[in-house]
Amino acid sequence: MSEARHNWTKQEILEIYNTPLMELLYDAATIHRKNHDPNTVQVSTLLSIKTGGCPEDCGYCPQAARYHTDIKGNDLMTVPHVKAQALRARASGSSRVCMGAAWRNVKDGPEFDQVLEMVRTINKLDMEVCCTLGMITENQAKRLAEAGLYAYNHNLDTSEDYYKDVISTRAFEDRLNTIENVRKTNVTVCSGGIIGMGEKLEDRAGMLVALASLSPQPESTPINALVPVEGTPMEDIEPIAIWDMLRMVATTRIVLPETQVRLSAGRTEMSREGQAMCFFAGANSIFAGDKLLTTPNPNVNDDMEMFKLLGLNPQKPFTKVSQPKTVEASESEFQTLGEKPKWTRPGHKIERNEIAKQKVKLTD
Ligand code: SAM
Ligand code: DTB
Ligand code: SF4
Repeated sequence: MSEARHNWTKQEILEIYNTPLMELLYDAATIHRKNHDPNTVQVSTLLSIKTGGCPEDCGYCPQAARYHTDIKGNDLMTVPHVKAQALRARASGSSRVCMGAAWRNVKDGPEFDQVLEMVRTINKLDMEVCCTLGMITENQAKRLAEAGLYAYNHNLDTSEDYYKDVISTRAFEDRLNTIENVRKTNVTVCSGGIIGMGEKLEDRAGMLVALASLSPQPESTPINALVPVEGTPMEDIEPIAIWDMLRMVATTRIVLPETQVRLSAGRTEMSREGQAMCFFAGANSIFAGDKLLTTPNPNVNDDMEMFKLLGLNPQKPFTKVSQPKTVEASESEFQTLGEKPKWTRPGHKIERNEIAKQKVKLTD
């Protein structure tokens, strides 16, 4: 029986977050050891299968078409390219490949069929496959499940209150709907968020209230520190202190005891000592590889050296949930529905995002 609690209040979570640090670390580490092997850390490799040109206005994101960032966009990757990258990731110790696409939502058609083929291909390499493709319908979730998808990543990103200050092109409710669609299948849920976007501590707690209330709670939760990218509305935000990351990881571990907590964006700013404290406080997963989606990440050899130093072992694939079976496209029981789902367009304006949209960089 799961011991996870789903009725945490914001106040209770804030009290945990603000506990004197030594006590917070001890409490989180105790819960961590009850539920996980403290010397095992899961390693995921990110692959940006479709970069840039996204129609959304997420204030943190370098891939939103409306901002003026320096990223190099590309079309959807081919299946052989993805396979080659997955093999490289497996050889360097990753058990999971997470494929990200800069899409608002998935559209039925040849591109989605190509993604399904990527999922089949990676599952057959005996690796966990995760996708993060934006909003998906129930039918699309079922088709991904049938292809052998292990996890779907869809972050709540922040509290419901602060969401309106970060994104205006979709609503918090839309995120919950997609997570619900994934839950109708055997695909595991990966959902977390970003800290350091100018939110209050109440918002960090509010996001954890929402994640903890999901039943079951997400199987994995990425905690990202904002990577401020030039040209985005959040380019000038100061990086958070390690203490914020540490408190957030420890609090996440306490309210999501069984979840895999992933140290995600922002690790290039963290020392080994800082990361070691996060592992002690309950982080048990990382994104490995030189690049996240578009921004830098620590070198995989340096990460493996850190693992050795700390006595950590990369987790084997399918330790938590068994390997899904892949159904070939020709034997699929699902049809392309070509649905046009009505996702929300809240239509409010966020001044910071509007300003970033207007700011075209002067080139010489
Ligand atoms: N388009 C899909 C979506 O939004 O769900 C999938 C890709 S999107 C880039 C995946 C996640 O990356 C976001 O939900 C956000 O948590 C994270 N992310 C994007 N830009 C970031 C940044 N500058 N710093 C930290 N995390 C970021
Ligand atoms: C998640 O929570 N973080 C990852 C993954 N899920 C898709 C993405 C981080 C992206 C950081 C900015 C970039 O590299 O573009
Ligand atoms: Fe698009 Fe996802 Fe970036 Fe938002 S976070 S702009 S939806 S790629």
